[in-house]
Amino acid sequence: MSCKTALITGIAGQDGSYLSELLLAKGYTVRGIVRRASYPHTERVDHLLRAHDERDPDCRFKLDYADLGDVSSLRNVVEQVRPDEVYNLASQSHVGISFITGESTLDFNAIGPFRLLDTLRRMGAPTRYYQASSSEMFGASPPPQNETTPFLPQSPYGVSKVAAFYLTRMHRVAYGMFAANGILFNHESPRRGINFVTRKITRGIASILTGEIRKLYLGNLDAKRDWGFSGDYVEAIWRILQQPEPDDFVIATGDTRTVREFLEETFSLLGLVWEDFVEVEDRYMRPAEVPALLGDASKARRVLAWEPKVRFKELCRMMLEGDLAAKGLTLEAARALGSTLRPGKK
Ligand code: NAP
Ligand code: F7E
Repeated sequence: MSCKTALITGIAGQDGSYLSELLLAKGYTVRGIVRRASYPHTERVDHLLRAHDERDPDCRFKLDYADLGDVSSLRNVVEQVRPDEVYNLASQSHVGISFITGESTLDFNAIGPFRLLDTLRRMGAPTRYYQASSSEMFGASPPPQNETTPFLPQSPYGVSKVAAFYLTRMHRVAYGMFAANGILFNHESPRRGINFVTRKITRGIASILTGEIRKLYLGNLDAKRDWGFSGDYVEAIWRILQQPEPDDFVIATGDTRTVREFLEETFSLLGLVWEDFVEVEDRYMRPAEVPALLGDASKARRVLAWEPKVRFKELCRMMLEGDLAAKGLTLEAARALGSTLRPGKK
């Protein structure tokens, strides 16, 4: 068992919650930062908060307030926690919305990592730093993409992640810090944010079945994504920080599917034809699209001995079952309900 302390930014996000579970199981003390919200949303880690009493001096799971836009708050937490490892997962992570909130996306996603890296450098402790880099950095570069593929970002989000990638590398080269990038391709789960396309679809199907909505409105159905499972990807994230030397790694499944294929797979699990329930709307089209992502993770397989376990069909089923369960439905009950459905107009 480890007796290390990890600090996770974005701990209440999808990956933060799975990474917390992984590190706690390994014996880590886990501290995480959340930013102030008028209505706190820690649902993804509430089970961990309940299991760890923060009044206990040996408590291994605790949250602190800080914001990637506020260097003094980051400094406070880092100086207090003195982490062995920092996982910087916090970001404005929605590509489409980054076209609307470009300035704050750049601030949190690019200057935010700089604020953290700079704080760690000034402290001079041998902390290991992980940066959540993204396949969106490849943008328009044709597939397959690996660590040598040129970055051609297509959105403020993609640009912000390229900046953070190079800032991480720069701290490694210039100051000898252990600073590493994981270039992760899309990864999903039943904990995925509800406005990413996979979760929007599985949650939408559950709402169609219960009669809350009759149609699902989407954007570009031709985009191709390499979709993996967040629970598998956090294992790779941890392994990246356990290497003898800091380095950058692509993490992906090596399988790419269109949004249309995700629709086909999930609707067909209930015996439904997706075309009866989906409409394309211009408002979900992006000013510039990343047409096709397909990761070549052979370096991660070789060096990290990492392999994804969950594949496309299992991921679709897991996500659909999660959203059905939230409505009190099993897959079998949902199939029976689905057979009574008529395609709607609303
Ligand atoms: P997520 O569910 O959107 O979680 C992001 C977390 O960051 C949220 O808890 C969010 O808090 C927090 N955050 C946002 N702005 C912040 C700020 N200014 N200060 C402090 N916290 C802030 O994202 P994810 O899917 O877990 O992804 C984790 C990281 O990997 C992100 O950096 C993402 O860009 C990157 N990434 C994700 C994927 C993917 O497919 N999931 C692929 C490649 C890279 P709020 O709830 O308060 O907004
Ligand atoms: O879109 C298309 C959309 O928003 C996937 C983030 O985790 O992965 C994620 O970014 C595709 C795009 O994910 C809708 O145009 C169609 O082509 O689920 P998404 P993303 O943009 O790939 C990367 C690796 C990250 O780093 C990001 O943080 O689906 N699409 N119709 C739609 N997308 C959304 N959101 N909503 C739609 O209605």
